[in-house]
Amino acid sequence: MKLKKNCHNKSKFIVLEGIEGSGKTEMSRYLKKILKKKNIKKIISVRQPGSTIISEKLRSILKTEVKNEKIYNKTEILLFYASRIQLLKNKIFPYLKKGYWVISDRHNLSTIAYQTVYKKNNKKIIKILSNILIKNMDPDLTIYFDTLPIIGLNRISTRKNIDRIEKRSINFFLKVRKNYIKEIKKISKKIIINASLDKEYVKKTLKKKIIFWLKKNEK
Ligand code: T5A
Repeated sequence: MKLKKNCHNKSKFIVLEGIEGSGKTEMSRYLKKILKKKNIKKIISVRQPGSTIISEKLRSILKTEVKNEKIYNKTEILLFYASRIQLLKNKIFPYLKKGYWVISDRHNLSTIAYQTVYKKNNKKIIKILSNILIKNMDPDLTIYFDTLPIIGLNRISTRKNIDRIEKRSINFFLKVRKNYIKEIKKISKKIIINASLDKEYVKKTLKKKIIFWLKKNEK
C-alpha cells in the first residue's frame, strides 16, 4: 500500500481471501488476537461487502435473491465497487491515517476471482475500475485460505440462510478457486494456507507465518 494516504509507516492493510467456508471470519478474529499479543493495539476489522451503513445496504442487495429480476453481472461488479469505495473512504483510509492496522475480510481479489467466472471479459472492466477507483490500495499482506469447494461449502451447509451467491453450483466455486490460485501467484506480499485441513492446523500455520512476516517487516 503506497498511500499518500498512509505516510504512517505503522499502519498496515491486511486482507483475508478465500471461498465460502474457508474460515476467513474465524481466522480474522484469531489474527487480531495474535497481533494484540504482539503489542499491536490499534486494530480494526472490516468485511467486504459491508462495514459501513451504506455498504451493508449494498451487501444486502448483493446477497438477496429478488423474484423476477436478476442482478446482471455488470451491476454486481459496480455494486461491489460502490460498497468498497464507501468502506475505503469512510473507514479504511481514515483508520490507516490514524496508524491503525486494518484487517479486511475480502477486498479486490474477490472481485477478480468471483466476477470473472461467468464472463472472462469482465476482467478488463475490473482492471479499469480498480485503476480508477482503488489505485494504490494494494494490501500490505494478502492471506489466502485455499480450500476445496466441497469442503468449504460443506462447512457452511448447516446455515439456515444460504444467500444468492452461496446457492451457486460447486462448478462455480471450483472456477472461483481456480481464479484465486492463478491470481495469488501474481501477488508478492502474500501468505497461502491450506485451509482444507483442520482448524488447529490452520491456526498454527497462520500464527507461525504471521510471526515470521512481522519479524521480516520490523526492519
Ligand atoms: N463477493 C465478495 C464477490 O463475489 N465479489 C467481491 O468483490 C466480494 C467482496 C460475501 C459474498 O460476496 C462475494 C463472495 C461471497 O459469496 P460473505 O457472507 O461475507 O459473503 O461470505 P464469506 O466471506 O465467504 O463468508 P463465510 O462465512 O461463508 O466464509 P468464511 O468467513 O471463510 O468462513 P467462516 O470463518 O465463517 O467459517 C465457516 C464455518 O467453518 C468453520 C467455522 O467454525 C464455521 O463454522 N471452519 C472450519 N471447520 C473445519 N476446519 C477448518 N479449518 C475451519 N475453518 C473454519
